[in-house]
Amino acid sequence: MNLNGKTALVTGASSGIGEACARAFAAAGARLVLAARRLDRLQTLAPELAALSRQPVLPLELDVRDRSAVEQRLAALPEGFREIDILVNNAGLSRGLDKLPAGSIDDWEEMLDTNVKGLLYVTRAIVPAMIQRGRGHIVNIGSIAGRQTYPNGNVYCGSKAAVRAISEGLKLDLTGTPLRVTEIEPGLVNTEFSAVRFHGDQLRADKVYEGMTPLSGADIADIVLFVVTRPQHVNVAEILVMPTDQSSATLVHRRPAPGA
Ligand code: NDP
Ligand code: 8X3
Repeated sequence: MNLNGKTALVTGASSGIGEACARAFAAAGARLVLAARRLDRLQTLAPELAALSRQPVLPLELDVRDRSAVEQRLAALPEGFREIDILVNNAGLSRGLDKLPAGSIDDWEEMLDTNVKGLLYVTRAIVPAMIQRGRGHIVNIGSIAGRQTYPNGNVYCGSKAAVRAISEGLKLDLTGTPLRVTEIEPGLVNTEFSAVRFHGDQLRADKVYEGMTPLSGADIADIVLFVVTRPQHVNVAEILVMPTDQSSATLVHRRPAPGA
């Protein structure tokens, strides 16, 4: 699976699924724009990926919630990085796991601003030029949470249901163009996601994956690489993928700890 000659922009490339997608794309020979807020991480990753891909890699400090920064930075990409062939809208987060009447409005705003509005800002900034060039693939990282609402997931699930609807809507509106749109909907993936959800409580985060084998970022990156390397006439619209130990958003098989 080869991405030689292609340029990919990955949002949220500083950890987890986004970082894994960047690695997989680099191994396939893509030129990369790595976007996230933690520039230090991107600057550490960039030379490693450039060595792997033998292509230039651009670390781009970007908060997808900042509409004018998204517009300005993506309009001002340097020569050699302007023609984005693959956009992976991955930047996203959950905050809290509370009953809706007790939820934190700050947490809600952060999720909706990042997962929904941020994805829209980046899409709006990149897709028109893809249409003009007559080529492009948009991969949105949704979630099982966008299909199956789970207790206390309320606003996070709503944000991912929006990603699902927006992905469908984008494909409808691109009918007649050669552009492709894919939504990937993972179940439990062991990344920094749960630590972020629980505001840094690592012990609580670790319990999410206790006694079961979760997916890794690399598992999702494999799938993303697969969809973007299908022949041009093949558009994989969506993929729901869970660990074998998970059968729905709320049904997870956990083994007791040895000696317990
Ligand atoms: P991580 O927390 O490991 O990664 C999240 C990434 O998003 C980081 O690189 C972070 O970078 C970036 N990010 C967050 N907010 C912003 C922002 N405002 N602007 C730019 N980048 C931002 O979690 P995952 O890798 O698991 O999450 C990636 C995506 O996968 C998310 O959309 C998540 O909802 C989705 N997902 C995760 C699942 C899981 O179980 N882990 C399952 C299903 C979907 P930085 O902080 O440097 O800005
Ligand atoms: C992340 C997976 O089940 O924690 O989207 O919502 S879940």
